[in-house]
Amino acid sequence: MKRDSTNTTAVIGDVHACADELRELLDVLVELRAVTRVVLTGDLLTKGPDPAGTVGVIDSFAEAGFDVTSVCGNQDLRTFRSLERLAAGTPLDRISRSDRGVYARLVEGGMVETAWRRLADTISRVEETAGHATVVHAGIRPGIGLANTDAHDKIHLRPEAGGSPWWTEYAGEDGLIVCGHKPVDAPIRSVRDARPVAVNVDTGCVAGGSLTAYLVEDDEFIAVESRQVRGRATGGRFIEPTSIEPRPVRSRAG
Ligand SMILES: [Mn+2]
Repeated sequence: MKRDSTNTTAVIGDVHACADELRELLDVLVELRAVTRVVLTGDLLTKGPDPAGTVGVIDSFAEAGFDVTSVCGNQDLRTFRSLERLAAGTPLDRISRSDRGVYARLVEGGMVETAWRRLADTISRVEETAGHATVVHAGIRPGIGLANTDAHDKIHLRPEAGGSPWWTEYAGEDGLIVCGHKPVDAPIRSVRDARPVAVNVDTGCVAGGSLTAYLVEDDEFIAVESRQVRGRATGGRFIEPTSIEPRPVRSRAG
């Protein structure tokens, strides 16, 4: 099928240092859909096996002419601050165990400077446009909308105890919003009046799920299997999201 040349934007869920899966997914996106613009949902370098490789993959795709950026995840913010503190002379044992591990692997891979630049760019982007969608790491507060949700919430938001995720209450007033941050078994696609209004594309790659891309213009999902669990086959495949209809419970103030 001939594809419109504008159908080229993908949003990829939380990478968490799964460099091999990111490389494979980017290759698949280029091959299957000629993607040229990629927005990552953030949380790039923590938890997973290969933070140095991850910044390397992102930079090599950027250098090859792809428009690759990431919005700021809560863990990107923390890791960047740790790198800043280390550069300012803070001893390693004063840094969180998680960021010590990231730092050690970056040093080993000779990627500290590259990671610093990538994270500096990432933390400057609380939200990012991807085609007709807006990408944030964690979500928005549906009751007050995108513009009034503060940056801290866009980066850190979690449901209150016993509460529902933000997308169950969002009716699409601010257009299509795509997030990561909360791992789900299958991507969430929330539909209102027959059009998608919210997507969560974080399918928990680092925990053995998959790394998923949402093709914004095509409204499709492509995933590669995690290599964090042995025995999984690799290779990109189209997958079906969990489709829901939001039930807004709060009306907008003013
Ligand atoms: Mn997160």
